[in-house]
Amino acid sequence: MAKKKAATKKRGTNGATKNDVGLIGLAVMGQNLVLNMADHGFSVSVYNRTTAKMNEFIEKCEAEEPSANRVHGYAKLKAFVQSIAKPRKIIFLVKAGRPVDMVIDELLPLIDKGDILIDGGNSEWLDTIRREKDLAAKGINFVGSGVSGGELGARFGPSLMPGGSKEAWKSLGPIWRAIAAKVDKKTGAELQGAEPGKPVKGGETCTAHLGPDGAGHYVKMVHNGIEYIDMQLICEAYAILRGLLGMKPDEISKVFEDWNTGELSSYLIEITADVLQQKDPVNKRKFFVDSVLDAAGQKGTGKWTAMNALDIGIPANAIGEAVYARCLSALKEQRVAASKVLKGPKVKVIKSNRKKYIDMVCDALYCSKICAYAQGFQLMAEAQKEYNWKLNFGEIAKIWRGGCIIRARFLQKITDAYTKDKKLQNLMLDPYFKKAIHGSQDNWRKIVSMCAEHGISAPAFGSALAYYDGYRSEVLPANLLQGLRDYFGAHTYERVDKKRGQFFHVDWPDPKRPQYKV
Ligand code: NBP
Repeated sequence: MAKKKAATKKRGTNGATKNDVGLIGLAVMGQNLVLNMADHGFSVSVYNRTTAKMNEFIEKCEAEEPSANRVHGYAKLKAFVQSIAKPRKIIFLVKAGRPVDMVIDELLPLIDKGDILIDGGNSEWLDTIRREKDLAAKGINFVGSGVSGGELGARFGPSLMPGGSKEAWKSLGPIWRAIAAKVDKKTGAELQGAEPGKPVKGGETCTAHLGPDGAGHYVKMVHNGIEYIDMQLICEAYAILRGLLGMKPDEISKVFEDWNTGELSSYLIEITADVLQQKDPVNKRKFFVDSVLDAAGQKGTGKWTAMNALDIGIPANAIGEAVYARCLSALKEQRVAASKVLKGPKVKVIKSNRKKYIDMVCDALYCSKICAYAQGFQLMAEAQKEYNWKLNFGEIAKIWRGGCIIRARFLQKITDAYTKDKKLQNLMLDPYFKKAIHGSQDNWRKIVSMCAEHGISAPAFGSALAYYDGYRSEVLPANLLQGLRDYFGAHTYERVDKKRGQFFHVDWPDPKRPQYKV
């Protein structure tokens, strides 16, 4: 089959005999991105390490896909490379890490100077910086591009976050702009309705060149960190509605449906409503969510975000909390044992004024979400200094409005905030978000204190509130902290009555040795 395809003439968009683009890695993301490109009129060469998977994909395409004639499979890497028009654009969607380096090593003897390699996987941005530098020295363009939206996003319009050189973007841009999700220019709402062979037309495209080398993968990583905290906040809201108000999953599903019509409107809120009303496929009398083990998995991008926040000293504590919450959930057996030993208050279910409490949870969720996004954007603002990028935050929020997992109405407000003030220091200081927090914080505080009172674990709600209160505090107890550090370690301190950057030390009269008395 591969040979027959290789002999086909006139494939490229301009009638050339070579294909427009190549893709390596035909797992779920790769297959769907290929079909998306083919639907948009691009002819695509495909290759997979395991040829049988590639053949299976081609057969499936031919049986089911209207754009199958634009998809061409190659069993040999050399034939695959030779089938692509120059400068070659070769996308790979393989497992992040070592496989990406292996693919590059295999391609290097086969490609030419000026060709463009595009890594669409969830690679760590530092790997992307390294790869871009190594390949640039060989005359090869390298683009690290975040691809978000899961398999459906890849198929009908993902949010695409490319880094790399401007020159590479000139070649890749037309493809990326065509296949990315589209949103309504005025409302920012995602344009839906794509089906195989009939992609969405018009609207603003959810991709933009974000900056050199690792900028795209860095932004994708922060997107995933925000995705972690968005999901954790949703889960805490669910836990409160369930525990404190004694609501059943289908009742909570209705609440999420309602929230999805307001400020919280987003893909994750929408699918939460679906998941909560789903019945268990094995035991139809039970709700699906009650049959799912409460031990969360993770692939690492949330952890990278939290680790990088620690590395560069930005308080992204809500994002970190979301990672820890997954870690705590994974200690299932320990938690089961501890639940029989460690005492706490018994949750008293509130029976009256349900609507009032639901609205309070909604406010707590919204305020916490603002803090979480403020942290994510602040992290990117610091990272750009570290890596010499010039990120456009309004643009980033813009390309997250469609296609990706965190797509939300809310993102339009972030775009507006950064369009009004490009130097905005913290999202919470934007007039719209400031007003939102001012209007809802009483309920947020009540929910956090009710969780503490009733013994419901809501770490992200609490951590976001601590961040808000910390950020708005003129004075924090770090003065005492600095005093302690100076006492035991002569770490010095700055003074309130002197310019920043001058350091002082007290010659403590009787410093106690760093040991404690038994
Ligand atoms: P996987 O991450 O499961 O990777 C499977 C693909 O990698 C297969 O095509 C496999 O070939 C290929 N591969 C491996 Br593994 N090692 C290879 C090597 N040394 N040389 C060549 N090919 C190799 O696929 P995925 O879930 O489609 O994800 C692809 C990328 O996109 C990942 O980086 C992922 O993190 C990212 N991503 C995934 C999602 C999602 O929803 N799944 C969303 C966003 C981003 P084989 O068939 O021969 O084993």
